[in-house]
Amino acid sequence: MLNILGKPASINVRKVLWTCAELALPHQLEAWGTGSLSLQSPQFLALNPGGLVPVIDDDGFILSESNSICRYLADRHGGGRLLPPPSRERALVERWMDWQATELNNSWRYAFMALVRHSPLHQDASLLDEGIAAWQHNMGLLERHLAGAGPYMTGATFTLADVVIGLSVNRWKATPLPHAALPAVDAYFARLSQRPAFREHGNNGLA
Ligand SMILES: N[C@@H](CCC(=O)N[C@@H](CS)C(=O)NCC(=O)O)C(=O)O
Repeated sequence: MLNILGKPASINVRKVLWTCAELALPHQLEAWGTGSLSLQSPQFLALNPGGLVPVIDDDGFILSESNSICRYLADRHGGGRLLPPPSRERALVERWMDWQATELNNSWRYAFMALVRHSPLHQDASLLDEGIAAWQHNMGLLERHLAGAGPYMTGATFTLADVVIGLSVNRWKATPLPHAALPAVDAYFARLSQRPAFREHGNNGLA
């Protein structure tokens, strides 16, 4: 049985849960990072020395990093769904997954920590302005991409690029900041929200 270790509220854990739901993949969830299941315990650090979720245990195969886990699950169980076999089409899916994990993730961190987590370490007004501007810049790139493409990130087919970008758009919309008008992003978000798995793990009230 596939075992997913991680808090169900974590955006990176939700990528894995959404992927499992799209693939109708049986799994169980151990809510590491909540209650007594500490990410700093020796038991957890033996699985991921970085002390971060998600981690999976797939019949003894241990893997961390949410995007790597999603790729692994789609390759093993998707039969071409969510992630094409090696090809230019796949390269474009992975391009957006990498952009999400590097450029987009880095741009939202300060504003998210300040405005949603209310972190005392993230309350510098000018750094917050810079953070919001960086996040808005990347959302503008996404808007221009979706306005010229679609209906999904890499064209006609829903893929893992939509799982990782969809959760990112959800975070953007759920964070209380002045939102620029992004009609193509809004239409994309509404399209994704028609999927039961996104309503359960993405557009579910959590940022
Ligand atoms: N690059 C990692 C990042 C994982 C990550 O940042 N996980 C967060 C939750 S979203 C975490 O475990 N934070 C530690 C904590 O909550 O104590 C991935 O994509 O899996």
